[in-house]
Amino acid sequence: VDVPEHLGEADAETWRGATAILAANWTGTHTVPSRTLYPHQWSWDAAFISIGLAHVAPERAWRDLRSLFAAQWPDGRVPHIVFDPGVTDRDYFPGPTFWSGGGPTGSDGGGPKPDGDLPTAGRAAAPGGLPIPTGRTAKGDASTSGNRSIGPASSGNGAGAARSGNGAGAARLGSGIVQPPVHAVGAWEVYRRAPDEAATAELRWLYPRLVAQQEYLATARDVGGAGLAAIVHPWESGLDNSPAWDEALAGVPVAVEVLRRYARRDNQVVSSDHRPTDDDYARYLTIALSYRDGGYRDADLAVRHPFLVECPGFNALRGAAELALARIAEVVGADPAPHRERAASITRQLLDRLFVPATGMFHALDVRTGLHSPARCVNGLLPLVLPELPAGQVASLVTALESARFGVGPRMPVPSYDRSAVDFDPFRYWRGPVWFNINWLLRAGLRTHGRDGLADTLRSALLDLVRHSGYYEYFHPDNGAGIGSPAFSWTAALTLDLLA
Ligand code: 2M8
Repeated sequence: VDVPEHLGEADAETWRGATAILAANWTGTHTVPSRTLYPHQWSWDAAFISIGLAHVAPERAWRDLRSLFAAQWPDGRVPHIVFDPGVTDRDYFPGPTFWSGGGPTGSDGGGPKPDGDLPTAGRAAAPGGLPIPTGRTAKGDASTSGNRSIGPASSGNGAGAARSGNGAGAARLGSGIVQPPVHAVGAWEVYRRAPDEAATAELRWLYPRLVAQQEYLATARDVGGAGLAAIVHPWESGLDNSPAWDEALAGVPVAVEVLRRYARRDNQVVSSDHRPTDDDYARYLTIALSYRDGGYRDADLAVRHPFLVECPGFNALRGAAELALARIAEVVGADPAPHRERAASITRQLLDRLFVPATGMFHALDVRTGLHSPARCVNGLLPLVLPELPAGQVASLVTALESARFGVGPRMPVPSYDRSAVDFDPFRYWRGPVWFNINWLLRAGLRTHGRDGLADTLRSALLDLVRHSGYYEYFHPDNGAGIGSPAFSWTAALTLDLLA
């Protein structure tokens, strides 16, 4: 392992530890978030992972992004999970059988049960309802495959997204929902570390695909009609059980029987106190089934889909992606101007629609009711990544970051939820614990706005966490103890970036 010369022995050890985790979680074509809990490829994880791999194995960073985008749909959406055909449905739920339309939505009762004879992802692919990705497929050209594909064939968005193969072997199936689009930021970070010819070729391959991803979000997902993308599932935010979704979720009917028909797996792997509740999980499945059984179409979502929310974090990251695309466009000879304009317009819409002066933060907006979530959650601070955020809003987000609610201190990074809220829960996933990726983004935002002192404090606090506790998935917001997966890829990857 090449360790940067400026690192002392303790930091060198941290560097080697992080590098070893990324190596252990590499499958040969992509990196898994964690071997124990998440055995497939996840969308925004891949972006954060690429930012770390840029320092130790740029070829793996590009390969990871290629693997993900090989599963992009013709309508531009990038699946939030791209399934590994070698992993069974038993190892992660909901897996490919669920997303491709298998399982007991009707009377067939053939879905994943804990002790059934489960199909592998590869076998599930044949009768599945998911479209063949735009990259190379097992059978060849996607457009001639016999799969019952939903929607995308007709949408054939321009951007030339991917008729060609990517050299990554047969394309894998993905889920039908998305995650925050951090990939242009990731690609730019990888490129700028080593801007050679090979990296330029990678950007050329990725650029039209990244554009198609952004176009999908800007059009099909503009359910509210104002230019912000709506998420159709809490999983799309990446902040699964954040209190930001509580009100919108309360309006979703819970089909309790859904949990009797489908068995959770996540809470068998880590303590159920550290994961979403069964009630939440039943609603997650209900919402996913609604979208799936609607053929993953986005037309008329407003009148038929039970969960539609504009998330400030998701949309801020769309804006950041446009700015990264502007830089990438300059390298590949495309016009950067439309990307800058889109970023400016997203910033304006965030201010208009999601900023709540009374709290001085951004809040999620339920498109179905027109109401803001009252919860002060960390996604409400993420618009800090936008360079054009006006000074007044920057100041009020920084005030929130320094307040007792989010309290960046020398010893602790930013928690996922307001510490003073009565339902702040230091263990339960996105309802209190500290997450590395979010803090990495907040630090980047602070630097963007010249708040270097606070950015440095945050960096030190993050590094202290991994030094003391290891490369965990998330951390207890008071004592820093590691929670969830102990060898988590984005924690390791972003540690490398902080140390480099
Ligand atoms: C978590 O989400 C998945 C569903 O996508 C899960 O709970 O099973 C979230 O923390 C998400 O942000 C992350 O991308 C994923 C994999 O690390 O795990």
